[in-house]
Amino acid sequence: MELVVFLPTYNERENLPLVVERLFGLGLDLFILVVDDNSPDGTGEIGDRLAEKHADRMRIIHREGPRGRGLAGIVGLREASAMDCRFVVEMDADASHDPGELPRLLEIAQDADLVIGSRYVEGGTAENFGLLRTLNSKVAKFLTVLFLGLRYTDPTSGYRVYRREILLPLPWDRMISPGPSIVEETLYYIKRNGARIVETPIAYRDRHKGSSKITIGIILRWIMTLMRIRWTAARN
Ligand SMILES: Nc1nc2c(ncn2[C@@H]2O[C@H](COP(=O)(O)OP(=O)(O)OP(=O)(O)O)[C@@H](O)[C@H]2O)c(=O)[nH]1
Ligand SMILES: [Mg+2]
Repeated sequence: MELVVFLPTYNERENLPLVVERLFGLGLDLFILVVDDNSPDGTGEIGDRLAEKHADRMRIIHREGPRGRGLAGIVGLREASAMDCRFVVEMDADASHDPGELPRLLEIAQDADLVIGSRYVEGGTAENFGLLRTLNSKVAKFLTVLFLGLRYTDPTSGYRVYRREILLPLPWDRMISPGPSIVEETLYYIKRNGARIVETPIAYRDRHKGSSKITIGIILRWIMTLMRIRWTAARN
């Protein structure tokens, strides 16, 4: 198939069916891989039902043990890149990333190894980003440049199209991000490997239903991890 779309989920029971149906509605040759961290709200069971309905075109992995966007991301990208496809897509399952933008991202991916959907490149937007979220996002970007030298307009964006081959050499067993810094960690290695990386504008919407998984604890751990990525990578 052409694409494997990886969706990380934690408590997205109302959003997952919407995103899955919108993705299948695009009429692309795609497979959906969901990695759920045993969500207490029953997202896993809803995912099972969707996978039954879309047999052969969708699979859900149920992770046990400690949860984390990064832990799920490592499993998801690794599994997806082991499948027979040309591109691996990563996007949030809360409808913040519009599946409708995927065909355009894919077109750009024809001449790139990684396409990043950016909220901050000319033409990109972020709905409902109040002072706190804007500040959070700006600080995240600043620290990413400071610690990792990743000078992109939106290095923390989780809407991406990867050419499958660029994921294969990544040192998944030695990656250190349990949480959201996984997006910076993968970007760091991919850039180091000399990939062609392109940013393109996206319209980031507020999550459809439910609440953000980002807590103060996750932010603090995120900063600590970010500081260690370059150091760890030097030995990888
Ligand atoms: N499997 C798994 N997925 C997660 C975990 N934490 C977050 N996610 C998923 O990762 C995606 C992004 O998480 P969000 O909580 O929306 O974080 P965000 O988009 O940075 O923050 P908001 O803008 O506030 O929504 C969503 O699809 C979440 O369900 C986790 O611990 N495990
Ligand atoms: Mg979100």
